[in-house]
Amino acid sequence: MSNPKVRRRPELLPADENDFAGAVLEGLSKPSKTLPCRFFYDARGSELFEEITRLPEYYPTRTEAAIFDANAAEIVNGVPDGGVLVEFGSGSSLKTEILLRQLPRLGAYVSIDVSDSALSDATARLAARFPTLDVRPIVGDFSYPVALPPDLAGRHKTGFFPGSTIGNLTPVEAVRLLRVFRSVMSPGGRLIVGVDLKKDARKLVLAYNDAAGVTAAFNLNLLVRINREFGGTFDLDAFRHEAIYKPREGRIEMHIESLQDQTVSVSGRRIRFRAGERIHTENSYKYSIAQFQELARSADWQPRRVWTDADNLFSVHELISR
Ligand code: AVJ
Repeated sequence: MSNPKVRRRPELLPADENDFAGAVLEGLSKPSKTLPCRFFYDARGSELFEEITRLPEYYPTRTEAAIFDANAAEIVNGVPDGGVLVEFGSGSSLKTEILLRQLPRLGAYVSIDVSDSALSDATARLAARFPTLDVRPIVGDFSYPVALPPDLAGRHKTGFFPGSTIGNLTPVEAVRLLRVFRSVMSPGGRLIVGVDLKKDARKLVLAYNDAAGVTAAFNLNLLVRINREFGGTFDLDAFRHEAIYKPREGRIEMHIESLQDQTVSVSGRRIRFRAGERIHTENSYKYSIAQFQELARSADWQPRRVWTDADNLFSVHELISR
């Protein structure tokens, strides 16, 4: 039963199934085949991602949470009483609780996510844990400028974008998104962003190709979705998951590789695959602290404090709107 508090902004939502159908046929008809990573997150995909965050090889989620645990008081001390915390892609809002516990006099928490069900569940949980907190969930796509509730206009705003989701975007797209956030936060906003750091390539590849094969299942789940939703004839055993690190671009690339010459039917369209041919599904860019600060400046944000873990695996950045 969806939560009546959740405000829907259908005009801000990416088209639904048609969007997926269109992206699948368009992506698989390209010379270099692609499938957008935003379609990973159906119910099974979201479950698999939660499982990934608990894997020994996948360090980002627990490392970022530890950085928040260790520095929460400092991170929140820029939030004035009555201020507003705005989270982009809030999902479960689990990490957010670490900050909310330090913000007893927060004016409001605006959670933005495309998933109605994730927002409803999180809103109900937060209402129980923080009975006095004014939670304002908005169903919408944060890559568009989301209009905040008018009664919060003029309040000081702190944006929150954890998880290194910014890594899924190319640097040019990341600058565009940071500009969108700036327009939502201004005047004079502040932004807290989680950014995965560059490191030894072996550690990176293992984080995206774990021994238990959970990330492989997460990636190949895209083919399961296509079979279920568009009558696809993908034989999962004839494809395999792959994660490679491209040092020059500074990114992990995930691909699905065809193990043989084969033809697959999708929505009645025949798609040919050569043995060794790949479908690109996700980029995860990694930055040095200086590189990310440079990127933030080019989006007219002023880098301020940075928090990292002792092993410099992950970073949390504070950006101030000029
Ligand atoms: C949720 C996008 C941050 O890129 O590290 C995890 C998704 N992909 N394992 C990431 C993901 C493969 C994750 N983000």
